[in-house]
Amino acid sequence: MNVERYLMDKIRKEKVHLTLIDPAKQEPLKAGEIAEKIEDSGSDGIMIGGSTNITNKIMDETILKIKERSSLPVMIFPSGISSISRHADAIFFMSMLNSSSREFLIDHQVMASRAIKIMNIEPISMAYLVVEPGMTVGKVGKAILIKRDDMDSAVSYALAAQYFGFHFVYLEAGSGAPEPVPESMVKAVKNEIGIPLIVGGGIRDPEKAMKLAEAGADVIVTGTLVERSDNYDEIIRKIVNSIKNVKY
Ligand code: 1GP
Repeated sequence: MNVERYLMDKIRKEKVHLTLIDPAKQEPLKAGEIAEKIEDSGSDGIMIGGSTNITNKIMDETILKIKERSSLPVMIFPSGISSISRHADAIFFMSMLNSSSREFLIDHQVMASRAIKIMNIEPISMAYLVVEPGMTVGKVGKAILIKRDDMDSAVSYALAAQYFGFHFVYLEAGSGAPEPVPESMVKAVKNEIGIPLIVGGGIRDPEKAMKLAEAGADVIVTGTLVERSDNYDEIIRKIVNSIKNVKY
């Protein structure tokens, strides 16, 4: 499967929902169960990754269990070279454009590129922008956080990403953020760019997801809620339904 084509075909028709599974947060068996349930709830794909305690072994084992229970594409959401697994369908080949450290801008990517080629994992180019509060990923990635009211910076970074040739822009508030990226920022960025916009961090209910989709998010990512709620499959079903009804 060509995952980027799968995503683009969907994005042309409707809003897309991706579920982030952090392999460090549960046993592989449980991750498999989550994958099956969220597929049933209508989620369109699985991102796998986390900011801390990620090893190649835990990635491999988790992806294999996910693959046993779900046919959704599995995309690595990497934090470094230890996130790489030959069992994934694709990897978001991303640069945190507002990192103050070249490590997250280019060094990890240089270290990983040949392994990705040898393992035949599809790279999907993505610019990653971390907005306040940024949470763990903001700290680990040494981000110069985009302020929540700084539309100018958000738009300028996103346009720079497009001009560099990145295929996707991700506006990230940080996993577990109390509030997602402001709708006004999503709108401002979407108005100026011509590449798909992914929004994640702090999205936990259908109303918020719908508002962000209406503001212009092409892809909505939710992660933490599968860890925090027993009825996550119902919540994800509602989120998926709320964004799929949003028309362009
Ligand atoms: C992580 O933005 C995603 O990149 C998910 O965030 O865990 O808050 O849903 P949550």
